[in-house]
Amino acid sequence: MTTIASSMKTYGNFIDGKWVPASSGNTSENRNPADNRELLGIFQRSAGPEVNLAVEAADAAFQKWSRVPAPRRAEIIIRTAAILEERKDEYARDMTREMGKVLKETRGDVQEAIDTAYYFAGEGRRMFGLTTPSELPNKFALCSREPVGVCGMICPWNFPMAIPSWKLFPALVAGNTCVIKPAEITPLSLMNLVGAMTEAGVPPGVVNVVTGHAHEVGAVLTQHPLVRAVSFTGSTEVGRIIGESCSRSFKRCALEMGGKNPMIVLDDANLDLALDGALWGAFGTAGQRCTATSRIIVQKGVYKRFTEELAQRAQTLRIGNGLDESVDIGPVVSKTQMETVLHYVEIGRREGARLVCGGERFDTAECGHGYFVEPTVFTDVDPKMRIAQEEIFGPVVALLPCNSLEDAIQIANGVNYGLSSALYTRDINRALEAIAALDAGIAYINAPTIGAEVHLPFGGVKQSGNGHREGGVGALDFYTQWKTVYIDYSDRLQRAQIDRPE
Ligand code: UN1
Repeated sequence: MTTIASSMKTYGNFIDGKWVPASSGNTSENRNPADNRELLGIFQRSAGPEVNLAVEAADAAFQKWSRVPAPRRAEIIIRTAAILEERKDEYARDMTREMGKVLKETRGDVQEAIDTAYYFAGEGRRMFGLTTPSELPNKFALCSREPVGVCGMICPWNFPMAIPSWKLFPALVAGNTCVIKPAEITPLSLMNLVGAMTEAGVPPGVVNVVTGHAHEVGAVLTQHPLVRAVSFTGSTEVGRIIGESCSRSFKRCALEMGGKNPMIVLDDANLDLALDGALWGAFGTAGQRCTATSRIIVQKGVYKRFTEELAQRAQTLRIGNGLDESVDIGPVVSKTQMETVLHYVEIGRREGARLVCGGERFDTAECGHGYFVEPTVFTDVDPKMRIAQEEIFGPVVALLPCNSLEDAIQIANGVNYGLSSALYTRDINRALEAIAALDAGIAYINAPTIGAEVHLPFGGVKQSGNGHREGGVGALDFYTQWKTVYIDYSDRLQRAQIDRPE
């Protein structure tokens, strides 16, 4: 697949295997958040007409793709994984330039797509249904998984290859076709992924990419009558709109939304380990993960020491362009994101939390053209403050003191979100107690709130999700529907519930 339509840097939509411009002629620039003078490419700012074309292409391709045996579909996915492995470094560099996170993390992002590809390719030879006895003699009962149809996918910018892969690979191995929209600020990484899939043999129309803005592309996609399922990752605010829109036409809809993830540190914890975890959980990806550690609830006996050491270590993190291997924190993804984060710092200050480090834009000569924010630690945060309740999605962490595990759990659960959670302790009894008590889809013991592996269910409770899971078999549940089959070989009418043979 030639990834570029006309000039070196203009990308079309990818529809039915062809490059298609937006009929409006509108485009958007993709710029490097570490240095906004660098232009990575021009992408289409599409709208209804392109979404319709893409959905029609996916609908037409479904007839054939859904009938390709699953193990054959899986072979294409395995070839995709091999291509991604070969190009891991190149795609990681593109991703760092596109969204800012440091190279070791963008390599991890590509690796996550590779892991997802291998995992779901394995499903090509599993995709287990079930058989069960019938209540009647000479009758056989089973159910098998069937594809759902055309799936619409709306992706975020923080994991611009991994998260699309969580959606595309399970959908494809199950026989669905897709229309996928990247975040408007990170389309290149998705183009790289879909380019690899096309080279690996995914037929035209099976995966279609439409770039553009959420309200112009996403809205049409979720309302289109031929789209049977929608998978969305993004904010709770947008998730609510999508959920409402899908329910009107009875589309199945998976929402993976925000978080305000707590890490609890008890007095008996290995403090060094907890500090390492806090730095990685709060400041990895410059805090832009839905699973980022954004509240640290520390028991009183170690609170002071933990606070001092965290602030001190946070200040030693190197901020800069993620392409430099010695850098720990890259820029946040955009100017708007930087402004939001700095606005929350201001809110925290006004609410009376104590700022112990960071809190400013980092704009040295080298970083002045990018959107860098210093790693920021607030202490003495009250659980009711906005910085302890609302998702910030930046390198800002709130420290809250607590008296006991019970107290900590109450604080941890006292938010609208419930995605990830973590506890540091050496006491197995208290760890198990916390696992059961934490209102979250994911719980880590002696590890930070980030680090999900692709073969386990990923998703949250409360306003973090609507009950579906990505990763593991949960994803297959979303992208398949059951066909229940009864085979009666008795040669007579047998009535369930009525005929009750001995
Ligand atoms: C996210 O938090 O936005 O668990 C996704 C992790 C990654 C995925 C995170 N594997 O850290």
